[in-house]
Amino acid sequence: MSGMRVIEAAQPFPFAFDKARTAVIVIDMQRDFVEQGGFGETLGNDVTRLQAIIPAVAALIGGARKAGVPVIHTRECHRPDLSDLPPAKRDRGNPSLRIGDHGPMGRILIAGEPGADIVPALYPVPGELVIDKPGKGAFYATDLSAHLERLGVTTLIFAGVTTEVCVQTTMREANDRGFLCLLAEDATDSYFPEFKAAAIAMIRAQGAIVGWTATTAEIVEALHG
Ligand code: C5J
Repeated sequence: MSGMRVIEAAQPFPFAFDKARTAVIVIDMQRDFVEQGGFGETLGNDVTRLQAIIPAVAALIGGARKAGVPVIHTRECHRPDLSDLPPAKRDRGNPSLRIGDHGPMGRILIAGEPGADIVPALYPVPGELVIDKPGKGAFYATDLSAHLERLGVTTLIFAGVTTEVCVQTTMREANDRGFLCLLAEDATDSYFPEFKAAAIAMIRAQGAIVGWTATTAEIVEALHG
């Protein structure tokens, strides 16, 4: 049976993709961004906005698993010795705790610490790829490209946080590498609603210059169609 699917309601125009060559990539649904006391909150953000998308992300993950589509998770985090943390990143801004400092969920954004891990409701199941990344984009300084090549993936469906930072950066990296990119618009969010809206508009503009968007329900229906 053909794996070709079309989401007619996708924006800015229908999105055609091969389910057999698709993966879902869930960006940085980590406690440090979503829960109180983590990196997001140390930067002065209201993290409750991001908590609200957990059910939609869970629905997308569940739909992908049921359809046999690989789910890849990313985590923005650094080595405990900070050797992959440029001073320009660590010293940026005026957070109450910097990356590597000790917070209520362990050292902020450090691999292996509770805060850097994925929220329990969206936890990877055994066998799912988890990519730790030191940057905003998931292709920079990771082996994501090699994994996607091995899996034969040509289409990526995106979810996660934050829309205009790590999600959009990774979509742009993927778009430049020749992947078809679709964003689940209700399974992503930003600390700033206006930035989410602007990122979605930028992605869709100029004939899907970065990619397409659709709702989680539309995507899950297409995966099961
Ligand atoms: C940020 C991310 N916003 N995952 N990271 O620093 O978007």
